[in-house]
Amino acid sequence: MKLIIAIVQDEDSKKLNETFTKNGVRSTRLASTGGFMRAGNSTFIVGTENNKVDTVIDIIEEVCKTRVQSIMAPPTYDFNFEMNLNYPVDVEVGGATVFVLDIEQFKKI
Ligand code: 2BA
Repeated sequence: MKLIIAIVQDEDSKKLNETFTKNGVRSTRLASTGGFMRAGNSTFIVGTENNKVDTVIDIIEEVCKTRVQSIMAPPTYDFNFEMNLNYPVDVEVGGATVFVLDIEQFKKI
């Protein structure tokens, strides 16, 4: 068995949850926060048989979109030590960050 951890944007999480359910994929959704942007995202945990990993990844790939988001860069100082105020920087986020791990034991007690 494998454990799939998928970090996705909040905008895609409802549809991903529905698509997993429709396709018989069992999942747990956790509210999470990205370390870089410090914005909310969603982390899905999926325990599944080895032969279903590709199907799960295909679903994630189909549902989760790449988006450009603007963040405020920290203030910088130029050569003359004049301060520049915060300015927006575009960052490409997603579709999804996916980890696939081996499961040593799986038990429902
Ligand atoms: P965040 O950490 O908030 O990162 C959001 C986006 O900011 C990233 O999109 C990436 O485009 C950019 N970014 C992140 N760290 C950066 C850095 N040090 N310098 C420049 N740009 C940076 P994604 O790569 O699609 O990541 C989306 C979210 O997935 C991340 O949100 C984080 O929550 C998670 N994630 C990504 N890589 C991870 C990893 N290796 N381990 C754990 N979580 C990860």
